[in-house]
Amino acid sequence: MHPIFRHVFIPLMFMIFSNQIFAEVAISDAWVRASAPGQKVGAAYMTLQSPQATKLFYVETKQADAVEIHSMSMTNGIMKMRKLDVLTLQPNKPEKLAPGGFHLMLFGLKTALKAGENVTLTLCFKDDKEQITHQDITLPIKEAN
Ligand SMILES: [Cu+2]
Repeated sequence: MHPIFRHVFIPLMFMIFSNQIFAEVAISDAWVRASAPGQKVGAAYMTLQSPQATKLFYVETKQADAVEIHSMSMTNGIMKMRKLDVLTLQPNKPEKLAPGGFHLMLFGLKTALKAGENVTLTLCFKDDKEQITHQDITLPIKEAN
C-alpha cells in the first residue's frame, strides 16, 4: 500500500469502525411469544441498553405487516396498552421490554409463531444528532410461562 493511502484510509476506516461500535445498542433476553392458532397479533420482548442516549423509533419484520412500540400499565385494575412514537434509552440504563410492561406488538402475522422457530426484527434507532442506525436481531419463539 502506498504511504499516502495508508495515511488516508486507515484513519478513515478507524473512524467508521469506532462510530459503529459507539452506536451499537446491546440487546439481551430477546424472545417472541408463541402465537395461538389463528392469532394475528404477536408480542416481542427484550432488554435494550445503549452506550449513548438514543431512541427506538421504528421496527419492522418480514413476518408481520407492522410492528408497534407499546407500553402497558394498570389503571384502576384495567390493563391499558398505549402505542409509543419512540422508546427513549438513557445512556447505559437498561430498558426492559417484558410481559406487563413495554413490548413490541406485531400486527398482521403472516405465519403462526411456533415455539422453537425464530423471528428477525430490524430495530431503527435515532440518536441526539438525528443519526439513524439499524440493527437486525433474531429472536427465538417461546411459549410464555
Ligand atoms: Cu401491545
